[in-house]
Amino acid sequence: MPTPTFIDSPPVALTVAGSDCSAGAGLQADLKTFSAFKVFGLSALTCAVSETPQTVSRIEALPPDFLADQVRLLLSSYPVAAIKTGMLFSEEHINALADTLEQTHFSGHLVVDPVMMAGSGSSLIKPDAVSALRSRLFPRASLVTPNLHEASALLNQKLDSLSHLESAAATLRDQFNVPFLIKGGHLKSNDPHLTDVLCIEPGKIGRYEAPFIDEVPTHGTGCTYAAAIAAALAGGASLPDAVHNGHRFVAFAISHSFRWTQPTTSIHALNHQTS
Ligand code: PXL
Repeated sequence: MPTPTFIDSPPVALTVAGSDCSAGAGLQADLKTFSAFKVFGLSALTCAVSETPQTVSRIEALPPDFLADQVRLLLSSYPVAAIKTGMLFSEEHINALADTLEQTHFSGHLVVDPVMMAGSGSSLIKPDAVSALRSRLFPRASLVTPNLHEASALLNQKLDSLSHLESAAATLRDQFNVPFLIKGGHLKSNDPHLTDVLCIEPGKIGRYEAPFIDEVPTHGTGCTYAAAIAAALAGGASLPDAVHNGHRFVAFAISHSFRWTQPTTSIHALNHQTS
């Protein structure tokens, strides 16, 4: 009878997110990304979403106290080094998570992706939940990762140039006193590059550039990016290094994406396999 071999235990990260049954975004994208970073991924489910990259057909939320139960059980059983949040859906779910993090004295990294909309345009959060994100989660985040539309909603301001993104990152950082990464993928410009902006310290902006690739899938890029950053942080990287690694991972996943053509549609998926 062979004896089991215990290899070195990997770092552990937890995603608190919704399930995307098409598996390009949400909890499934997070777990695939954690694995690519050799991090053991745990998951606490907020909602099940029946969707593809093209459409959201239905959302079923789990009870907020059941979310709290999953998070409490996992945090008391595993050495969770980083938590990544995605689709949190309602004020009640956000409060349940924030209460649990306080009660369990969670002191690891917290990467908050303030998911508001699916790439297909459907809302993934109740309108009144945004103020709970601001008051309960942002202040204790290691990093908040809005895209252009989410940053614009948070500031109630139109953002349509790189300099707007940079001042938005600085303003949000100062408002919540935590680092903000604003992703520039939705910025319409003639520049052949996409630029993300990171503000960790007042007045200091880091820029992360990648070539713009036309006709690529964007479904799941935000989830994958934040999950990659959380995985790198769980593995011990500094925040600038974690963002650098996350940025490279997403750029690779986009440039090596897949496409299946059906009679009526074409489905895209990111490649999380290698980096
Ligand atoms: O990409 C944002 C996102 C987050 N979480 C879930 C999703 C999506 C997009 O579709 O389905 C569950």
